Amino acid sequence: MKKSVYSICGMCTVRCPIKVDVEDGIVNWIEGSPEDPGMAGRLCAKGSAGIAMLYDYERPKQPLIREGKRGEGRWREATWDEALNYIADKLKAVIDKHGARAVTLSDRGGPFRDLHRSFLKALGSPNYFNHDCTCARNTQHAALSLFGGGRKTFNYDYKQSKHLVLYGRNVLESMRVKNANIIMDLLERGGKITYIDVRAAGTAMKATRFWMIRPGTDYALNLGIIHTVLRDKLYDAKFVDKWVDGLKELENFITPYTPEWAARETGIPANEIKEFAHEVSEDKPAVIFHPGWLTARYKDSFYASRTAYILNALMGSFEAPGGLFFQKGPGDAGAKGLNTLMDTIPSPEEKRVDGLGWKHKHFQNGPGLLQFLYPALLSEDPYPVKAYIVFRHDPLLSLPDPEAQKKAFDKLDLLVAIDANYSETAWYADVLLPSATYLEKGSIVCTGKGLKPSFRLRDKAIEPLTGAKADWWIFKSLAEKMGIGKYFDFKDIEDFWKWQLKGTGVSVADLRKKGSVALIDKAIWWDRMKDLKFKTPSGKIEFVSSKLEDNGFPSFKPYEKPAKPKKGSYRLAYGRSPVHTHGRTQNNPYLHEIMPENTLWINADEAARMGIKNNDLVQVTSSDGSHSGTIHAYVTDWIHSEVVFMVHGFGRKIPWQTRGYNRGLADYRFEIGLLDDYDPVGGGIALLNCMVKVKKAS
Ligand SMILES: Nc1nc2c(c(=O)[nH]1)N[C@H]1C(S)=C(S)[C@@H](COP(=O)(O)OP(=O)(O)OC[C@H]3O[C@@H](n4cnc5c(=O)[nH]c(N)nc54)[C@H](O)[C@@H]3O)O[C@H]1N2
Ligand SMILES: Nc1nc2c(c(=O)[nH]1)N[C@H]1C(S)=C(S)[C@@H](COP(=O)(O)OP(=O)(O)OC[C@H]3O[C@@H](n4cnc5c(=O)[nH]c(N)nc54)[C@H](O)[C@@H]3O)O[C@H]1N2
Ligand code: SF4
Ligand SMILES: [Mo]
Repeated sequence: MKKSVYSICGMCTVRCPIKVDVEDGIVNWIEGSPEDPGMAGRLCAKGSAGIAMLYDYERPKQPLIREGKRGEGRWREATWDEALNYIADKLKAVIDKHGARAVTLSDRGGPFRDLHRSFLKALGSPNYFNHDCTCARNTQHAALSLFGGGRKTFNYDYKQSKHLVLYGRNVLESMRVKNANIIMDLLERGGKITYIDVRAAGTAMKATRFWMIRPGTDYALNLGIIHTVLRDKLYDAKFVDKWVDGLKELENFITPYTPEWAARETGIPANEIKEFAHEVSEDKPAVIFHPGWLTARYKDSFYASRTAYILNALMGSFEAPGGLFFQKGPGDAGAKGLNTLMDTIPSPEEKRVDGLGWKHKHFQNGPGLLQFLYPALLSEDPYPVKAYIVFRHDPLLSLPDPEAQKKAFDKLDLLVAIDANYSETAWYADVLLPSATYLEKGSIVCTGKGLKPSFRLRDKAIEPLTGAKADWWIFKSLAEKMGIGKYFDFKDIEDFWKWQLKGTGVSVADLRKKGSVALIDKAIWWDRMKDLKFKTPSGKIEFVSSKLEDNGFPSFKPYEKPAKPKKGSYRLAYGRSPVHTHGRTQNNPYLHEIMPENTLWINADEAARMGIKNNDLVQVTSSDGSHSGTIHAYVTDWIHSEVVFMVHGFGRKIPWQTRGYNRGLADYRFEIGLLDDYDPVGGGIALLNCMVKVKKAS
């Protein structure tokens, strides 16, 4: 029997709409949803390799309970009942002794969080975390300080944009399928891309302008650009008059930061900075300064992202076609939103263990700051945390310094990983619960915000092939064992969907037709001179932020130079490959074949000085000398001399994953001591403050 199922890809966090073809219970084809003009059948390599993940025998099939020491790799298979009872008993013991606040849970963010967050909330713990301290926290806080709303308040109208400015936002490799296509169209219709990176990543090859910037100096570059924009009055005066608070203060602050000064910091010639400022302003307001992520892993990244947003404001690009638009939700379309379980559960009264909301008042509470959990685990200050459930998240791979993390984990009575793979954290856990892959499960209905808000459905294509279970089933079952089953009062995921959709006028059958239902026919644009909704106290874009200043941080921070590496040392930069997702696809049979290991990009002059030729084996050593490994060199003129680069996620250490095992090197293992090195204003971990030594391998 043949069928097609509309669903949502789960090979990365972009969540493209897909159509999955199934014949006699076998998935034999996945394509980008033909119902979505932006996809038109297209998928990326990872999305296509979903089938290879599904049929990979090297993924967890049954719950595992640890037998040996943590991380030793000695496990026994258990039934679900045994594994869930084991977890429930340990959780109860922890809660009896230390209270519910001693239980914590982290995930990888995204729109499918209602059930597991509800589980933690119903237990009575405030200690929910996600991955964002390693991703977009600085950008998030920069947005909050200016607009009163987070970075996802806005999205980008690439379709009509005339000039796209990208700071290490490698859009054509760290890709979203739809956007990559639209951005290629932008170039074809004569639009411009200015790409700024420490190396010529894939996007640089297509860009109309590429600036190879000195690592960690994007903030200086922005100051130089703003200087020209203000001095030559290149900004959108009408928009700024109406919506900006603090232009005068910015003008006073910016005086010393001339393009000539910025040129000395960044290595980008002053005349090019000035030329660029004029060029970009000619296209305003149809311009986008993408605040990015990778300007966001240094100690001043909050201010780098903040000035990128300030440039958008100066260009008047908010709610302008071709600029940044406000993402609209169901309410903006006159529709009712989804029901959420979180709303039915009372909030825990306890303070957060990471100090957010009471000790560190300038950080947003929501997903916490996971790096603060580690010192709390070790010191039991402000209180003990003894159980940690890691759901669809791999902190040992995605936060720095796994060995330091393990020392903190050793204070836990219980570490549970719920994962579709053997993650590095799962391998160190006490119990591994295998999650069904996205092709084998339904997820909760989610809201797609945007110009045309929608509801979207991830539907099951086939039954789980192994003993793995859907996430909703795992949390519902665990909730029942913990005595909080009353909140999880649904039979199965379809039953839950019906409850989520109650009152919205949309049915499960509607969603199944094409995988999504738009809540309005026409794109919603607000009048940019009248109707913008900034949630700041003034209702304006606050260049001068009272929230920052009340917490002792300046609205405009004087520039500080990033450290220069010592001779023979380099800053270690990292990034994505278009064919891998973080560290979780290295063992995928197809993707492994396309890219089995990473290389070390190194500047040609530096390499020549050390006698390193292309493809030679080189030895990379952490700055403290405690970690070292060899990797093939990729020698190129197209990387800055102060930095070396490797694709993130390689050097996997799980012997049961034979393809990915020990192939290439792991960037995060060199990031020793960085667990408590973060941007004090934005909260993001300064992953790029990592120096390594490089020499030719003997
Ligand atoms: N294929 C694929 N796509 C993905 C993902 C994936 O795993 N695989 N992950 C998704 C996720 S979670 C994220 S957050 C995004 C990230 O998306 P991006 O931020 O676009 O991409 P990255 O590949 O992380 O690389 C960032 C670039 O920053 C550069 N860089 C390093 N230091 C500096 C600096 O000081 N200044 C500047 N201007 N550039 C610098 C690096 O050389 C690198 O090329 O990608 C998403 N898309
Ligand atoms: N050194 C260094 N560190 C980094 C980065 C870097 O480039 N370099 N990138 C940073 C960024 S931008 C991010 S976003 C983070 C990403 O942080 P990670 O934690 O690495 O994120 P992912 O790889 O997306 O997913 C985490 C886990 O979810 C599992 N998973 C996938 N599908 C499912 C599912 O359906 N159910 C369940 N239960 N589990 C599933 C995967 O197998 C994986 O183990 O890493 C950050 N850390
Ligand atoms: S970008 Fe690729 S892997 Fe990510 S959701 Fe889309 S198709 Fe899937
Ligand atoms: Mo990310």
